[in-house]
Amino acid sequence: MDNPPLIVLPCLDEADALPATLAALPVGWPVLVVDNGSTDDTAGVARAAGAQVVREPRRGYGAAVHTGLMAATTELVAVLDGDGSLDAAALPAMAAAVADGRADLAVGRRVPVSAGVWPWHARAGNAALAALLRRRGLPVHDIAPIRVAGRRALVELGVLDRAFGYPLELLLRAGAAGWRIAETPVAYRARAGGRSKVSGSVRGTLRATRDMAGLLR
Ligand SMILES: Nc1nc2c(ncn2[C@@H]2O[C@H](COP(=O)(O)OP(=O)(O)OP(=O)(O)O)[C@@H](O)[C@H]2O)c(=O)[nH]1
Ligand SMILES: [Mg+2]
Repeated sequence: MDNPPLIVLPCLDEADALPATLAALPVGWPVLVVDNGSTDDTAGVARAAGAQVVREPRRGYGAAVHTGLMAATTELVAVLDGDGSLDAAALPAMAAAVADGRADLAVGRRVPVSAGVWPWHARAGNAALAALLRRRGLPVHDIAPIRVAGRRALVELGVLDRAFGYPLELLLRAGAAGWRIAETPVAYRARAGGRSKVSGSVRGTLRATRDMAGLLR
């Protein structure tokens, strides 16, 4: 597409997963890896594959995404994980929905490619949060793990969370601002490499769910 979105990849120690993640992105789209204080060679691997890299030493998914958004100069911005778990083939249709004015925010809904890629505790916590969002009128079945929107609009939305509450706060603010949200299925597979940090453990899931539940009080 003309004027493709900048793809922002928040990355904490994703050196093992990045080659596959980057290879699966739409060809010709600009890519920005936000290195969130990695102790592995995330930045070197990203640069070697042709991605631009910025560093954000303050830990947290939201801190990394925010830094990527601030560095962006494109009309549209796409955000997804740097672990290769989300199918980037969904991005062109998502970006087109926003570029054509059919949606203000295009989000993906994870569809696991096989049992086991999405542990029961993570899936249950996610389903509960999505149900709360639908009660508030948001047409979603996931918490926007992959998304595309206008850069300026995202900046003006002013999401404050710098941890794992970021996507949920974004959805809440978008809903309150009357944004039209389009959700599409996105294949969800095991991370391409490296170690699971959140959903791979009950402890990680509880931490993420706590970050998010605070926003819904
Ligand atoms: N856990 C964690 N991830 C971060 C942080 N900053 C950026 N990230 C990136 O945010 C994305 C989502 O994190 P993941 O660890 O994949 O979270 P998840 O998908 O719930 O869990 P697993 O894939 O099972 O580890 C990945 O690309 C991470 O590298 C951070 O401070 N903590
Ligand atoms: Mg992951």
